[in-house]
Formats: sequence, structure tokens, C-alpha cells
Amino acid sequence: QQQRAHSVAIVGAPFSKGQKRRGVEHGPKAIRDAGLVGRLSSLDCPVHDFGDLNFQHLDKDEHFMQVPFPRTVGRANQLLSSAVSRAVGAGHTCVMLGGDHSLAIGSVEGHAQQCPNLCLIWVDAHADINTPLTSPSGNLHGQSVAFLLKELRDKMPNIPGFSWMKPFLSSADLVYIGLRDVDPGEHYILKNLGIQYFTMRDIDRLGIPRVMEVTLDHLLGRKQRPIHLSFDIDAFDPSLAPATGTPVNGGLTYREGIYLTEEIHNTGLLSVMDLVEVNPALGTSREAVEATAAVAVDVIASSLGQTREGAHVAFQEIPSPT
Ligand code: 6HN
Ligand code: MN
Ligand code: MN
Ligand code: MN
Repeated sequence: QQQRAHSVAIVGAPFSKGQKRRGVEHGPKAIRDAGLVGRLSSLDCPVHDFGDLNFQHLDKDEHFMQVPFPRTVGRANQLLSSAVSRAVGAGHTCVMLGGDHSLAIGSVEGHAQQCPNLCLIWVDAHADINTPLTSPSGNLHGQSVAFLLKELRDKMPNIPGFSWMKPFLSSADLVYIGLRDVDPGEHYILKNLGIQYFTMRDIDRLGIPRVMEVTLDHLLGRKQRPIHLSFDIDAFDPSLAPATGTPVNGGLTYREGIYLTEEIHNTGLLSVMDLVEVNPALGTSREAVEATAAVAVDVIASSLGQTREGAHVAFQEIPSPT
């Protein structure tokens, strides 16, 4: 169905301390350079570019257990949370450009301040649900969801830098799509909490239309509510999106990714979207980086109403020659 175009706020989050590879802080620039604002404007969405947030690196930020930069990541997410909350409070659909996926902590938290009944769709090769005690790497971008879930409250230590937030999301309000690299502790958590997830094998078996039907029914079947879409570019196959820190073979095709986001747009309920983990320092060529950023723009535009069918915004009738 056709929805009224909402105004869109873009929040750039040039941040990389949730993992160990530098360069992902240049993701927002790469996605903007690929023409994001022009594409959204041509969809008839009024675009408000809030620019990039200015994150501080904190000195004296010692490891906590295996986790590097906990205070720096915590502070960055606190800043992002208030920016997202402000954008949503002002009535915009918010697009957060990362940066690494630890930023979803602040993005979802800020969204929940305005929309406590939100649901979360996490599109990713990874589940990002390690706790500091299960994480094989220590990296916070692999732990974002564990910070959000009420059911994991007792399993999370007090990590310095995060005392500003409390977990608020129920595991029933979360669906994963695209998983294909899940750590043993993560697999146990997914099973133990009964989280709804679709791996790439499930997509092979069911097809993306059925996966989206079950996803949206699971989250919206009882009541309509705002959607938070957290889209990690590594959900796509590395042949399409090579410029990313933790690529895994066998990912979403372009058409699966676009269909997925078209279905989310068609609900009319998308409220905040994250597009994370585009790392321009990791492409093997300039073309590889530009291709990755172009896919990111396509997925954002599709989430916000670009259709493959076309749209007759500028036409009331077929022009007659005279
Ligand atoms: N991401 N599961 C691995 C870890 O280190 O916890 C990889 C996480 C990747 C995170 O892609 O956003
Ligand atoms: Mn991720
Ligand atoms: Mn990932
Ligand atoms: Mn629309």
C-alpha cells in the first residue's frame, strides 16, 4: 500500500571503538558520498541531515574483562541515544549511519525513550548477542543485543560506561534475519530465550517472502507498533558488500535484501533504521568500496519507500501533446 512520505532525519555516527579494525568510522561519509540525500529527496521525503555526531575518545579507558574501550563505547552510545530520541521526538523517521554495530545500543535505547513498545528486526550475518562472559573476541559490536534484553539482565556484569542505561527489550520483540556465523554461547542464548530467528538456511528453505510474513506476523500480529530495523551490511553476501569488517560467505542476495526492506516499508511502521559496518578502509579497490556504499543507499531508500514498481508522484494524468 502507499504511505504518506514521512520526513527523514539522518544521524551520522562515525565510530569504530566497538571493534578492532579502524576505518568503519568513515562509513557515514562513504554512504553520503554514494548519494544518500539525493536519493531520499527524490522519494518525496523531506530530508533533515543532522550531520555527524562528534564522539570523544576517552583516555584511561582500561579493558573490562576482555572488552576494549568500554567507557568510550558507553559514552558514544549515550550521545547517540539522545540524538535518536530527539529526532524521533521531532516526528522524523530516523536513519542512523554507522560506524560499528555497537552503536545499535544507543540507537535502540534512544528510540525506546520515545517508543517504549518498539520491536526490533536485526538483519545480520551475526547475532551480536554475546555477553562479556561468552564473547570470543571481547568486541562490543558482537554484544549489542545483550545490553538491550531484559532477560539477560542477570547475566551481564556492570560494564563501566553503561550505567546510564537499563535493559528494556523483551526477547519476544526481536527477530533476526540472515544469520550464518553464530558463536556457541550465542546459539545457547538464542535457544534458551526462544528468540525467533531466520538463518540463511531458513531463507534457502522458506524463501524470503515467507520469512518476512512470519517475521512481521510474530512482531505485529497482536498489535501494530513502531519498528526498529538494525541492518548490518555484512548480512549481504560479501560479493555485493565486500567493504566490511567481518564478512561471511553465503549472505543475502541483492533481491532478498531489497524485498526484505520493501516489506518493512509496506508496514508503514518503520521508525528508526541503523545502517552499520560499512568500512571503506577494507575494500580491495575503490570500486569495491563504492559498490558496498551503493548497496547501503539502495537498502535505505527501499526501507523508506523506493519501489521497483516505480511511483507516479509527479503525474496526475498522461501528458498530451499540444
Ligand atoms: N558485527 N560473533 C563475533 C564476535 O566477536 O562476537 C563477531 C561479531 C560481529 C559483529 O558484525 O556487528
Ligand atoms: Mn552486527
Ligand atoms: Mn555482522
Ligand atoms: Mn512511503
